[in-house]
Amino acid sequence: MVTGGRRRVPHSSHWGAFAAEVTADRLVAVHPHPDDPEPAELLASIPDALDSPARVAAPSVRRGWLEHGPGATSDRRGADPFVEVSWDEALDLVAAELTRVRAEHGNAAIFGGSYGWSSAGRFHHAKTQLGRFLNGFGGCTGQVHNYSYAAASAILPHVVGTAGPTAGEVTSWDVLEEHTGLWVMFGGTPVKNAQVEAGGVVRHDAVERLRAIHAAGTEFVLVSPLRDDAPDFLDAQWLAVRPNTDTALMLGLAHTLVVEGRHDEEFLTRYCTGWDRFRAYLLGETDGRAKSADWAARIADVPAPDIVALARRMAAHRTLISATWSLQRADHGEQPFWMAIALAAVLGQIGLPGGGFGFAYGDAASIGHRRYPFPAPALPTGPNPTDSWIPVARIVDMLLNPGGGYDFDGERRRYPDIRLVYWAGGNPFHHHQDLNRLVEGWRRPETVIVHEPWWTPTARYADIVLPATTTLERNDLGASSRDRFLLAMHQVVPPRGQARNDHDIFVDLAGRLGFRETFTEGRDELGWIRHLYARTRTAAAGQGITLPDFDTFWRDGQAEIPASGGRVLLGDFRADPVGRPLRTPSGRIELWSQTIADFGYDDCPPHPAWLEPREWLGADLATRYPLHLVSNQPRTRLHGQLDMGRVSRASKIEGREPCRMHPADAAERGIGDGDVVRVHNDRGACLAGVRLDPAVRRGVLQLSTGAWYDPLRPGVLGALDVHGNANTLTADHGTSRLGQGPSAHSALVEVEVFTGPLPPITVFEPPPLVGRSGRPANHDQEESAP
Ligand SMILES: Nc1nc2c(c(=O)[nH]1)N[C@H]1C(S)=C(S)[C@@H](COP(=O)(O)OP(=O)(O)OC[C@H]3O[C@@H](n4cnc5c(=O)[nH]c(N)nc54)[C@H](O)[C@@H]3O)O[C@H]1N2
Ligand SMILES: Nc1nc2c(c(=O)[nH]1)N[C@H]1C(S)=C(S)[C@@H](COP(=O)(O)OP(=O)(O)OC[C@H]3O[C@@H](n4cnc5c(=O)[nH]c(N)nc54)[C@H](O)[C@@H]3O)O[C@H]1N2
Ligand SMILES: [Mo]
Repeated sequence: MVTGGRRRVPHSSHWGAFAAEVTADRLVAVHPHPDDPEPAELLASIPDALDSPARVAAPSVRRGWLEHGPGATSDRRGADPFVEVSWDEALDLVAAELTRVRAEHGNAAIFGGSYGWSSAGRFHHAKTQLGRFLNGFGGCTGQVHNYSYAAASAILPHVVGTAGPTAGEVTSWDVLEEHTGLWVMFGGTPVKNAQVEAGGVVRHDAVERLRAIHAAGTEFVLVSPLRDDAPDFLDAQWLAVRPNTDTALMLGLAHTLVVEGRHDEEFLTRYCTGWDRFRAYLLGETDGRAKSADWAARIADVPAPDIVALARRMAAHRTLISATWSLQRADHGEQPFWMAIALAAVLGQIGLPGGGFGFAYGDAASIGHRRYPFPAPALPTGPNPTDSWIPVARIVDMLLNPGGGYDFDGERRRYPDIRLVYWAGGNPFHHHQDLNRLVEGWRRPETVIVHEPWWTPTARYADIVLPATTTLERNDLGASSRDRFLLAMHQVVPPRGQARNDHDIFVDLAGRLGFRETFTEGRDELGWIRHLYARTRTAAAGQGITLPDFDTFWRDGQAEIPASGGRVLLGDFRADPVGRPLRTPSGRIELWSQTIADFGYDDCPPHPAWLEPREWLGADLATRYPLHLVSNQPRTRLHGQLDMGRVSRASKIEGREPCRMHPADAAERGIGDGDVVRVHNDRGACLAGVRLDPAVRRGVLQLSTGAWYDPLRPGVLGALDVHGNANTLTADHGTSRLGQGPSAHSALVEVEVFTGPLPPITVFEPPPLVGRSGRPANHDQEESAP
């Protein structure tokens, strides 16, 4: 649409669908989709990101790598300046290095897991493009599961036969509105998180839905260290649990139900297996400790009478027990999810409308919506011929222990020997725990190649950085399997600097490596978008759903899929447990698992159990580090994305990431609101700005993830991060030998006022760029920086 030189172009993002308003080649405004009842605040940051000074202008190679070749100077990653080179030279270097590593070490020596959210468009999705490219090259070491819910993905198949319930297959909003009497929310419904959806979203309606459920008379109980994990309008009772103790609290509830005879014996014997053995643990027959309300109260720091009262309320209502993904992103994270199911089984309401259990409501925009009955469009990656992979969060263990053994979900496995890391569409220096350990592991591979639109910390720690376009600079197709719209993402502006599409970079590399035709299948950008749309349209037609032809879709900017609701998690199983058994060994819900018993893991017993995390407020370590770090997802950005945007920047204190703490904890340390503090433990330290807030329980420090890692001395182990990246503090341990998920939420810290001169934030400017031969005046200084 053109009016007076201004155009409006349909587009979409992780933060929602919008119309981009453009004058000449400038993005002047972002207008939310007219049907969006609650557009994400984050849309406002998009123009800042597009034209940020942190954009990568040209292909860049780390000087040490360029001058001395692969491997020789790997310990200087992050410290060396970069040299800009031409696209041809950069692609020649990448193609030659891939060829060398494959010839000398085989495809499994290439790590292409490349975890990360990339962008909303489904064709240009960078991680998928990389996967397709490397598979065409003979494969790579990949990854399984994700940082969001790895522990749940591993445990749920043993318990209910599928990981579906952690991946959004839950009872739908409309059913909760109609039937739920009491909703007990472990971790809340953090609607700040419902701003985002991986493939984009048109209607942000989590708030609308929760308001409707509240208006229908549902009562709410919030179990969380932060009061604002439930929106105020829910009028929830707040049980300010100690972090990581939910399993103990749930055991206390279950014990109360059983000793008071309020449990559903019939459900437990007819629909579950192992109730007798789990009950023996609950009652303390196996370990001499009854998991009573008193016992739970001492661990979770929630008064015993409140636990007893809640158990009785739960038995008296149609009760939904929900848990956010955060609960399992912790040491022994398998347990709270297994125990939530066990508690729901004790109540006997699993499979009834509005009762039972559910996960992740409020954690992403689409949770609570029903999946449409055909697959969302996705670029096929083809099979990975190497069959080499790791559980995603074990990346640093892998880099530090090539050939080392580890356990995973019943298997004994070995880590591959990685020589080359290739990343596109993710930011491990955002997402991984214990960044100092990552810096150490990251020195091991001979070459690191990164595609990025921005000079993220990961790009800064790479050898070859190829500038990628953002979605605004190309055409794409947006879609999520639980959002009712397919979205046409028209190119809004021309590519900035020398940025190229990830796809085009891979086309040229595949050309150099001899498999261009298999990679492209003869299609260009719009050819692929048409093709993916056509496949989706055919699949929809197979389900009786008519989507418009491509040209109509592309012109209108969207295609709508009819709404559907009425989903009840495990409703089929409840109606017919014999005819519709679960895909567990017993066909029932497993409260005790013979499979897991046979694994023999001390850190994941065969029934849900309270196991002390390595770090929590009850640990000895809490005398030295008395604050539990809650590094939750940021309201002001998506992970590390949009940290340079206005919404994130407005929240910073003296340019540092804000952290929240209880006023009494601050007073004890002489800390005032707005102070800059040093947050530290044995793993690392960062600066952050303090906000005092009684919505944080005592003994907790909340520092959201995603502030770009900005070490005072880049490349140096243990350097102070001056900006406030929580992962300088978190621990890099698998949740258990069963799940091997990340355990970011189990970390203890201490804080003190930072009195020194405040170091500048430098991470939103490009790193030092130098000419190839003409050495800059500050060369010696850089050489000796660390
Ligand atoms: N302490 C702590 N750590 C956590 C968590 C936590 O709760 N606490 N949560 C974890 C979770 S659940 C997750 S999902 C991860 C998220 O971790 P990531 O998904 O790695 O984080 P993002 O910042 O979204 O990284 C995506 C990157 O892709 C880049 N990108 C965007 N579009 C394109 C493109 O078109 N091409 C290319 N080449 N690149 C592009 C972006 O610039 C960005 O740097 O973090 C995990 N880390
Ligand atoms: N704005 C925004 N939205 C996002 C994201 C983002 O980066 N920004 N990331 C997206 C992604 S990739 C994911 S996976 C989801 C994640 O969704 P979640 O896993 O739900 O996200 P968090 O914000 O880490 O955690 C929610 C709340 O759990 C509480 N919590 C932490 N530990 C405990 C505990 O031990 N017990 C209890 N009871 N509560 C605890 C914290 O107070 C926290 O605010 O969010 C998605 N949504
Ligand atoms: Mo996630």
